[in-house]
Amino acid sequence: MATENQSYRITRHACPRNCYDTCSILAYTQNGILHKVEGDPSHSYTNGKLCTKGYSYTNRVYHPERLRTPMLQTHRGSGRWQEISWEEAMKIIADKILSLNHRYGNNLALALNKYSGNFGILHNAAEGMFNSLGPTTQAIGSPCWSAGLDAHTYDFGDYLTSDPEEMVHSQLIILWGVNPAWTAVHSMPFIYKAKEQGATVVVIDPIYTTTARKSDIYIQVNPGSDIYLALAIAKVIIEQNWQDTKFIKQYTHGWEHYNESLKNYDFNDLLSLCGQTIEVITELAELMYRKRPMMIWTGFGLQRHLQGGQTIRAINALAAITGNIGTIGSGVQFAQQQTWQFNYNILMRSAPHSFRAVDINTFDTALQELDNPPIKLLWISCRNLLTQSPARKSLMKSLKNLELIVTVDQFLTPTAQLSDIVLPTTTQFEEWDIVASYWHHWIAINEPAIKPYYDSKSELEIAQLLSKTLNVLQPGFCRFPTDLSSEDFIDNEFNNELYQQLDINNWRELLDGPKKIKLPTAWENLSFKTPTKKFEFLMATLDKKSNSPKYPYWLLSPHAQFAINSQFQNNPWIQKLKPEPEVVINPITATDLAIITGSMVKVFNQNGSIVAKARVSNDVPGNSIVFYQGWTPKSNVFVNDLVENQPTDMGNFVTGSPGVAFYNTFVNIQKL
Ligand SMILES: Nc1nc2c(c(=O)[nH]1)N[C@H]1C(S)=C(S)[C@@H](COP(=O)(O)OP(=O)(O)OC[C@H]3O[C@@H](n4cnc5c(=O)[nH]c(N)nc54)[C@H](O)[C@@H]3O)O[C@H]1N2
Ligand SMILES: Nc1nc2c(c(=O)[nH]1)N[C@H]1C(S)=C(S)[C@@H](COP(=O)(O)OP(=O)(O)OC[C@H]3O[C@@H](n4cnc5c(=O)[nH]c(N)nc54)[C@H](O)[C@@H]3O)O[C@H]1N2
Ligand code: SF4
Ligand SMILES: [Mo]
Repeated sequence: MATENQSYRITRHACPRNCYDTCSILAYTQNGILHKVEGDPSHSYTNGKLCTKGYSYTNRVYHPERLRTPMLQTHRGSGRWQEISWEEAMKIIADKILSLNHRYGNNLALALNKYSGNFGILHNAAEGMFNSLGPTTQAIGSPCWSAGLDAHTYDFGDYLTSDPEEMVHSQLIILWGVNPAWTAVHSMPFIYKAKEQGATVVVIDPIYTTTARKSDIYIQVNPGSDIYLALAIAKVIIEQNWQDTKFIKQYTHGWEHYNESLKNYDFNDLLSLCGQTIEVITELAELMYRKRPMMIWTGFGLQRHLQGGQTIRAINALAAITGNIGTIGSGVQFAQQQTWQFNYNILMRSAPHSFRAVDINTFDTALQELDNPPIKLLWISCRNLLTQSPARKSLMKSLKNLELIVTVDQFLTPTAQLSDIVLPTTTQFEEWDIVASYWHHWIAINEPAIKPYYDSKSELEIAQLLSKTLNVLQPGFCRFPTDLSSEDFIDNEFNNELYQQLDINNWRELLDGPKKIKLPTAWENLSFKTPTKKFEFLMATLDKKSNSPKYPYWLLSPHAQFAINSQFQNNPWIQKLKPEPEVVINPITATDLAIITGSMVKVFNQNGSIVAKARVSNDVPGNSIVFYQGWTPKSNVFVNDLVENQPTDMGNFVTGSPGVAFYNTFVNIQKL
């Protein structure tokens, strides 16, 4: 509940960004102005601290460029914006929706593209409003985690995480293609604690990351080759008879086949593919044998490759053959949605997929190819389509076919700049919401600390307003409830099981502090949800063909330190920390091309080119070029101009479409 502290009013919040940490935040307001935010000390994962981005929230809320009122652009892309009222905006949008409905006889010409700007439960109002119109077109799938979710589902029957705080009990922690020192900062203290208690920390990454700097052993793997590394380790474990035979016999399925198929791989081939020596592989295998329990955290970065799913399965197998599953401090951690046990009534779904589903990652093609009817109106929310999507150029082109683009955001992003109407929306300090994490097991609340900024409205209010406007023009057109408050909507999201697991009777108790869902260590009972009820080994034979790229360097574009995807880099405090985008290259590449730190360079491939300043660093391997993804305002440098949409091997099963092999991108570089 809001409390008084000296002269401040203190309210509770949850950071709703697409971030592992989903921190619990305390906000301090005075006379209706947000003065300060801090991490909630009662949340054992947040532990009273925020990240740099989190501390910059006060500046984000009052950012001078924050959208204040709805705006209409006279000619798309012209930059000639005119402020309009909500009534005018809604009238334009509703008129277009109705005229498209009359033209085509249905609402399939309306498309929703929404993703991860805000993961709060009430932010599903956009989907709810669309579903309330009957069948429409909606983007499904995910650029984050699809391949890994499928890999876990095939192996275990579901994707679960142990409470990340349990990492303190590990004796061996392998951080495999994950960079928590940047992307999940609040996990690091548990890793440090485990180290104090004798754990060995191994980081496997092509880049010598900040996380790698904190490790005991760093393995610089070739990009996209982790599957070979995992197979090589398995070969040594089995050759040395270090496997946990009892575990394999009792709890796994497909061992013989797996063991047999390992024999198809020549050990030396595997070594050269992943760029490691026999000593390194043996050391890792021996560590896995001797240091128990072992916890492997496979990151999202790891599976943004063509064989991303199979790679995760090959790594999961290492946990299975060493019997490192189900006990505290062991397991393979990826992500979970066990804590997302809401009713999802807000989605207003009459049946699953009661809409025309298009893959969020091939949205450009959908815009070009869908017919009967084609997409004519695009509603974008929580999504910076034009900085974050692969095949960016093709997407820009496809937008031309649209008659109306509406973007709901807080800022005039590159996506908003190519829209006809922008609608300003509230932040987590101006609205009610409930937020769960895909990593830890806490649930937290957002309550209004301050009034909505100028004319901005919450996602829910916008959905309700559009629904009302449509129904005035054509009664009964939209069944999205317009008479319920945000609090009513939250009421409708909770159920008895969720209350029981949170040990509360009413969601309002979250106003007294966040709550952790009590969940056992992942797979504690060793009864898996696969058809055989056992851990199922990867059965498929690998496609051993390596792709022969036309350009000499891998382009890795992982997640930046001071950003969440395209968010935060426009914040004045963050801009000071990272004023411009940069291309990071290895000293040998630099010397060969006479590039020094600060040189302007062009990075290019068959898809396009970008120009930015170079930074020379030993952290990057000689075969790769690194450009941290995101959006640096005013720079006009978009790494996704170089990235095409190549699907990962898995992803369909859980999210409905494959992931994106963002990092299977090859480029060349030249000094300008
Ligand atoms: N090259 C390359 N590209 C990548 C990746 C990569 O590794 N490399 N990673 C991919 C991954 S994993 C992801 S998740 C995607 C992320 O891509 P997006 O889902 O587009 O994520 P964000 O950039 O975090 O946020 C999108 C927008 O949401 C807005 N927003 C914030 N809060 C709200 C709100 O409450 N309401 C509304 N309506 N809008 C809000 C923000 O201002 C921002 O403009 O990018 C992908 N793109
Ligand atoms: N600061 C910050 N935090 C974030 C985000 C952000 O943008 N910034 N984004 C959030 C979102 S949407 C997501 S999806 C997560 C992503 O967070 P992570 O799961 O940490 O994923 P990435 O940062 O994409 O990649 C992690 C590491 O994988 C490495 N990698 C790339 N290719 C390979 C490979 O072939 N093998 C191996 N072993 N490693 C490889 C990269 O070099 C990188 O260091 O973070 C979330 N948290
Ligand atoms: S961005 Fe991530 S680490 Fe930072 S405050 Fe938000 S949830 Fe916490
Ligand atoms: Mo993501």
